[in-house]
Amino acid sequence: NDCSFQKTTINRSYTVDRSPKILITGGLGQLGTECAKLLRKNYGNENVILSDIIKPTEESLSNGPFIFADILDFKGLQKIVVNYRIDWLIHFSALLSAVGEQNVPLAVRVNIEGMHNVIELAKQYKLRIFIPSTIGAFGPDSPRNPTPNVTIQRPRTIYGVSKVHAELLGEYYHHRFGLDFRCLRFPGVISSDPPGGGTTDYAVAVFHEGLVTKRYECYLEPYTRLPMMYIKDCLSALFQFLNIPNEKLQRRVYNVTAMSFTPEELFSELKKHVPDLKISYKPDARQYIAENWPQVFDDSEARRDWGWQHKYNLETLVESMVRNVKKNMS
Ligand code: AKB
Repeated sequence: NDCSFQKTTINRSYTVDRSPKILITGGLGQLGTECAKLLRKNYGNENVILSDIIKPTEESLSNGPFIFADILDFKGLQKIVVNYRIDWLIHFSALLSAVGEQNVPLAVRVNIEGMHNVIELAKQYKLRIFIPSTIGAFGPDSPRNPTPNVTIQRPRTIYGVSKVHAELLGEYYHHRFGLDFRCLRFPGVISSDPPGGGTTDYAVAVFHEGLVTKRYECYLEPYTRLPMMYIKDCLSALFQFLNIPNEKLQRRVYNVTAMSFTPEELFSELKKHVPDLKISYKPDARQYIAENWPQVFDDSEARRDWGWQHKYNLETLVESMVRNVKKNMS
């Protein structure tokens, strides 16, 4: 039958009478440790395996397994999936937008070759696989306010190009091989764990630097509006999305967001807690990246199809960040 390749069958190998076994790659980045905490609370400590190629802190070792995993080593990944009987793979390893521009060949290896490895692995072992995408998957030709789920995507960073590639390859593997691929496009994520090498990092750095030195030099112009969300919302979107039955998903890739703000708006909210905070502006190459990204993200499809709802707005996000960063400082 010529058309048999078009058939979609969703893999159900993990139809579980037990908790899924989950592997998180790039687990020591901005989202990994907190994501592991949330999943361990729901599925048990031993069922969530955090992995990375960098040395773990005491905290990352504290409540469950941590192992070395290099996403460029396919055989090594196979071993892990077999030995730990992995069902779900959460693939966080990636070079972010700003740092990717500083080392394009490395970004190609990590973001594209690494993703080829994990997607092939997921196909071979019938894993559910989650790969985050980003507002960075859009570019100057995309509508910026609002940016819908399906529109022109012509990003101008290697990070964005690699994420569009991941979205398309994931969708293709889903339709062609029945791979249970899931992808959320996240906005800038604000967390007390620092990110590294992103364009939206200012919105995290200002809390850490601002609360300690009462000064912050911002590398974006004061009027640069970008979509954002608090880490708690980001992880609850991820958790909810991972658990949606396949029948409810109208697509494999969804925009999610909570709010949009400019540096000026964030700083004036933060000044309510730190009145003597001094801000200066010195835009650099990251301004160009931000100017080509969405300003307002349309996530109405996620809200409609699987009930996505955010909890934190600008005011409650700032309140919670100030509290957490102060707690970590003392
Ligand atoms: C970045 O700034 O590169 C990331 C992102 C929005 O994907 N935080």
